[in-house]
Amino acid sequence: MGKTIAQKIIEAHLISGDMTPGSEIALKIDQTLTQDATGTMAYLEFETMGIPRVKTERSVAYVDHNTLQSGFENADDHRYLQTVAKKHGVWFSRPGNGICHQVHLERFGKPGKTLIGSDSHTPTGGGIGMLAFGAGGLDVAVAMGGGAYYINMPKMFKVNLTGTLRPFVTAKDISLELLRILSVKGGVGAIIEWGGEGILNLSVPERATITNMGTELGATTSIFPSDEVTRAFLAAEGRDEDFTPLSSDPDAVYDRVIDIDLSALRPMIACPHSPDNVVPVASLKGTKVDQVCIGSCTNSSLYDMLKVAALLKGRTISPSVSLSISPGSKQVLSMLADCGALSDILASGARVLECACGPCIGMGFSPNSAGVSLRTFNRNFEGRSGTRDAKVYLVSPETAVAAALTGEITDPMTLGEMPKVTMPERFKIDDSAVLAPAPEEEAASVEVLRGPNIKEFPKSKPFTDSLSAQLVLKVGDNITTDHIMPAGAKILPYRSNIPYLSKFCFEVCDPTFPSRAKEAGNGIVVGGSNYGQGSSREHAALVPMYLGIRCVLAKSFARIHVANLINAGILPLTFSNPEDYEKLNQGDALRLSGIESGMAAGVFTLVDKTNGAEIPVQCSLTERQKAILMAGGLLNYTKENGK
Ligand code: MIC
Ligand code: SF4
Repeated sequence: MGKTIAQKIIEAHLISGDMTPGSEIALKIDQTLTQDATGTMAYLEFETMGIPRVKTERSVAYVDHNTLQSGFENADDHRYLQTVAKKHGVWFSRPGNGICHQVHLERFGKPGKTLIGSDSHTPTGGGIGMLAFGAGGLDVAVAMGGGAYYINMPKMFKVNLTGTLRPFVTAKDISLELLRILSVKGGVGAIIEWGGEGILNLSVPERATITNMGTELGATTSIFPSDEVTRAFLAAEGRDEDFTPLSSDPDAVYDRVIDIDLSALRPMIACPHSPDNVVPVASLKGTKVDQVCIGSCTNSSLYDMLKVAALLKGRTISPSVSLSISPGSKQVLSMLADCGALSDILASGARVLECACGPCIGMGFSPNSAGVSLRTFNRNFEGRSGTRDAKVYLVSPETAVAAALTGEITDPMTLGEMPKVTMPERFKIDDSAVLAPAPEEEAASVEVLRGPNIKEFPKSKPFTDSLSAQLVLKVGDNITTDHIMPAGAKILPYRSNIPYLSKFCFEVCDPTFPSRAKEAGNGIVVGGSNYGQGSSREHAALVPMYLGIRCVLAKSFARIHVANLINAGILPLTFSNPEDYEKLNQGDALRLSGIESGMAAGVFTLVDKTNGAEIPVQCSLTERQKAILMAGGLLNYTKENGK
């Protein structure tokens, strides 16, 4: 039987396990990346493991999230990251050098390699034919130390593209169309391979827009073949030697095949507050817009920015719109400057922000009260922009410019002719903002600088055989990690200070949660389906653990979050009968007994002592995951097992 691209890469990196969908496999990881908001915790965990030097082929630490230095905290964290990277063999991409996924694609990504990153959009690397996964910081720390990365063997989906995109219809619209078809749960448990003749006209950055947005489908990852388009991109980056061709076998078997005709596609828009709330742009024509933001790891490549500049050239934005533009990397920004496109952008009235995540994670540029913001980003979760009642829509750069010019939602196809954009043959290569690690023989003398913002790592409690706990919070479906542990300019600088962060846990759902959880001592959270979708932030597990949450019972979980719960020593349970969700009420006293035997059998009975209900619940864990939980989390387990 033929193999898919992902199956070939998995086979070449398989350490243990068999490749039957659903069963746990261990993979060798070639490259890792971290960003600063999750990276501080990941390196603190790495240091605890006591391994002097990373064992990967390439590990890179980026600073792109916490670049707003409104106090000492972020600057201290940057110094910590720079010095810890230097000491342990990690390359350091300085603040200002760009967004991790964009820079990694430009300078480090290699077809056929495995990559894990402490950021859920690490699958961006699939645009260059990498098998790239988002993971919790602790999983990345373990991989840096040479340990395997564990996932359940995914199913294989294929999206076949036929036809050609019309002017003003873009890679982003393809992603939004797939979200409309599949929803934010549609990719769960699957790797999505993109193919068909329609991909031949998509450049690597356009492919990366698509694999980036695969995260919003809940997919394990997404991947494109490595072909002549990939070769040309690597050549333009001066990295011809990093090219390897990669394709699936003609008789490869897929669990699901979806066909999209590019010629029939129109500009699409995701409405508040979910990336799958997708309709054609034309259907919202005339909606007044207050703010437009162009950038983020989804749409900040040179090609995106050149199109934006060409559309803005000689025009002025609407006086009622505030437009921000954040180029994805120093390479992109400096090429825009060299060719004059930056002047066209500035002349239009846009505000140019630094090459970083910025508004995407609420790091500045929050919309006005109840403002309508059109963004070329990948997430529009409630409150994420920093303005609680803002309405955020997700669009392509072309649709963003159309709204910035007219002041209302406008189908870009009505703008007239799409100006021709020519891409340079070679990109401008300047790696001066990437610092090499110290040579091994000098590493011991490198001092790691820690600021007062770094607080002790919280300790989880190992399980005993029974657990009495209060149901401290009951929430509904599709709870995101932005609900559990919000980000934004006010909170994000405290990612290495769990006690401080804990004050904001579940703030969007119920601001009384932190004090009630602490008071309860032992707590259980009950959720609906797809609990924990979105970001890879392990803080969404570490902070509840710090507040005494011992178990989360949900209808279903998102992949990275459930791994983070286990790593933090929190027991993830699912309902055997989803309708039992209705029997549980916030405040109820719950009891779980026979934990060890329940874990072994994979089933327990949860007793609601308040109303007498007996609820069958499941935990389908591997032997390794059970051992991690019984040890009180992955850090304890790794220390005990020496790996
Ligand atoms: C995000 O887009 O939500 C983030 C911020 O990049 C996160 C990581 C984080 O919370 O630091 C992600 O996607 O994993
Ligand atoms: Fe940064 Fe936004 Fe991308 Fe997350 S989604 S890595 S915050 S640009």
